[in-house]
Amino acid sequence: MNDCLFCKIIAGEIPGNKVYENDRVFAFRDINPQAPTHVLIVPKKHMANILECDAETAAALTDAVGVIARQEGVAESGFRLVSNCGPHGCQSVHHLHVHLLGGEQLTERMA
Ligand code: DGP
Repeated sequence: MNDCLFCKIIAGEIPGNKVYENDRVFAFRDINPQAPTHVLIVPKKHMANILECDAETAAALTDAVGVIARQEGVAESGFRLVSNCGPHGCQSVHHLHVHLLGGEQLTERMA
């Protein structure tokens, strides 16, 4: 998609701090990290949010979560996954992404 920030990062048109890539998924560090490990995991195919996600993409994202969690050293200690959707979900970039947060004891909260 022409005007999508994350599509540009995936294409290498905007620098992103890549941590993982395969044929379906791209992952990079959040520009404004909320935890010592804060990785954004996105499908290469543009889709606005989780409501547009097909089963194959969902499986690819889930596989990537495991790979990245182990790679980042948080698989044992634990981590949080968040995917904001729409205005009430405070989604600010309209390309589906999953936040993977960890590397410290996260606080208890609604989600
Ligand atoms: P959300 O609010 O759930 O839509 O999360 C969007 C995230 O994207 C937010 O945590 C900050 C991150 N972000 C925004 N612009 C950039 C960028 O140019 N580079 C990187 N690496 N992350 C970005």
